[in-house]
Amino acid sequence: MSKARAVLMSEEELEALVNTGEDTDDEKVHGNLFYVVCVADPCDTFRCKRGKTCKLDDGNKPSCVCQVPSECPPSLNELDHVCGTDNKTYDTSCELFATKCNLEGTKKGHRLHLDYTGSCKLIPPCLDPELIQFPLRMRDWLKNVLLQLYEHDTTSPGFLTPKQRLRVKKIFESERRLHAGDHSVELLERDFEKNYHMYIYPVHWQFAQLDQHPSDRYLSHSELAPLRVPLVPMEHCTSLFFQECDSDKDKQVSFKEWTSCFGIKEGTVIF
Ligand SMILES: [Ca+2]
Ligand SMILES: [Ca+2]
Repeated sequence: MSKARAVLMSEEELEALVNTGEDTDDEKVHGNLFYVVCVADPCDTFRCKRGKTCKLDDGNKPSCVCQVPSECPPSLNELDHVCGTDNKTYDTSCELFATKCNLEGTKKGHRLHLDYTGSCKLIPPCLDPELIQFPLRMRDWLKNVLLQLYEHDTTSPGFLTPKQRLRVKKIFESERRLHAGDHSVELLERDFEKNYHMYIYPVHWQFAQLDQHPSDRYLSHSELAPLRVPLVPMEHCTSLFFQECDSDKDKQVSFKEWTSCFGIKEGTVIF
């Protein structure tokens, strides 16, 4: 029953249906007051992208239509709130994507994205020196993410492929020279110069992780979202960094743009 649409009908209604001679294979359960007719709903197995919902047309065929924002399930708590790139707080991401869908074809709709999770807050402007330091800290962070995965992988394998494991092992062994923790900008700068090769793979690896829908060597706004969205409220230079990263302003971050943002020279691609 959970996978089907339950329609409660009174005896008279069911009688009327039967009397019209309509052909029905539906299961009928006889109750005291109601007959319950279970109808397999084609929408149960029909998937729609964010902001859309499945609706049956006159011929009982499922199709995706824009969801009505007010029909989204309400937020359970403040953690469900999201801030849009229009600097407006939406109750849930469902409400944001439904709004975007209803604005389809307009400039406003095209520009509306999920900026970060949580209610909109004042994000201080990113100053030039901060923007310069940002890739430095981000590179270190990407490296640490990969090293943590490596450590998890040694106790319960499956996080990395054998090829990836081998590459990260080398970084892991060299990393021991630079103790984990918060490093000063000067130290990071020196380490980047000295151990440049250790920073290449994490930058390449992160690109490949994000470039999946489709995997075409370009990162769209939504492909960047898993990295950008949780980072924006913590790091106020995130949005500007990724905006600047798209140097030709075609709304996509190419692999070349990505590596140059992180100060990685062009060279062999190692995924
Ligand atoms: Ca892509
Ligand atoms: Ca671009």
